[in-house]
Amino acid sequence: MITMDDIVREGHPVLRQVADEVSLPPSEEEKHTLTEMLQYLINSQDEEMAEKYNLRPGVGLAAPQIGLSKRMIAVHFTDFDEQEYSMGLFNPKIMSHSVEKTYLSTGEGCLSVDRDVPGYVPRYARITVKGTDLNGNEVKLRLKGYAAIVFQHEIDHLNGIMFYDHINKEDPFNVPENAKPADREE
Ligand code: NB4
Ligand code: NI
Repeated sequence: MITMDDIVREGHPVLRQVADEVSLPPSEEEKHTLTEMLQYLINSQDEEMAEKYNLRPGVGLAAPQIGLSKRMIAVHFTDFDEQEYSMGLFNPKIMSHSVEKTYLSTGEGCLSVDRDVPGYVPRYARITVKGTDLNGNEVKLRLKGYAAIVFQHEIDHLNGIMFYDHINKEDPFNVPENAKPADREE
C-alpha cells in the first residue's frame, strides 16, 4: 500500500516536470498503480487506517507525487451537493472553463508540501474534463465549485504547477475579481 514514505516532497524535480501521456490502453502495472493511488485516498479518510499507518488525509493524488511522471490522477471526495467522486483518470484534460473564478476560503494544502502556505488559490469556477477511467472508458465531466478545484489542483501537478504558484504574492488573501468562494455562502 502507498504510505507517506512514498509521497515525494517539494524540492523534488518531478514535481516541476510536465508528466508524460499514458499510451492507451494502459498497462496492467499502470492500472495497478492508479488503483493504489485511489486506495491511498480511501485509507487516508478512514480514521483507523490513517491513525495506524500515519496517513495524511487527502481527497486527491497525482502520479508525480509518488515519483511517477505520468498523467494519472485519483480523486475521492463528496462535494457540497453530496455528489460523490471516486475515480482514477488517465490523461485528464481540461477541455473548457468558465471566465468566473472560485477559491476555497480555507486556502489549500498539498501532501507534497509539509508547511502551511496561507492565501486564496484562484481557480476556474466551472470546467469540463475529459479522460480515460480505470475501466478504459472515455469520460467527460462537467465540474463546478469544490469538485472543479480538486481536479484543477491534481491536473496542475501533471504540469509541474503547485497550488501556491497561484497565490497573490503581494496580498495572499486578495479576493480575485469575478470570483466567489466555493465553500461558503456569499
Ligand atoms: C488536494 C486538495 C487540496 C485542495 C480540501 C481538502 C484535504 C488534499 C490535497 C484541493 C485538492 C492533496 C493532491 C483533505 C480534505 C475533506 C474531506 C473526509 C473525511 C478527511 C477528509 C479531509 F484531507 N484537502 N487534504 N489535502 N494533494 N479536504 N478533507 N474529509 O487532499 O496534494 O495533489 O476524511
Ligand atoms: Ni497536491
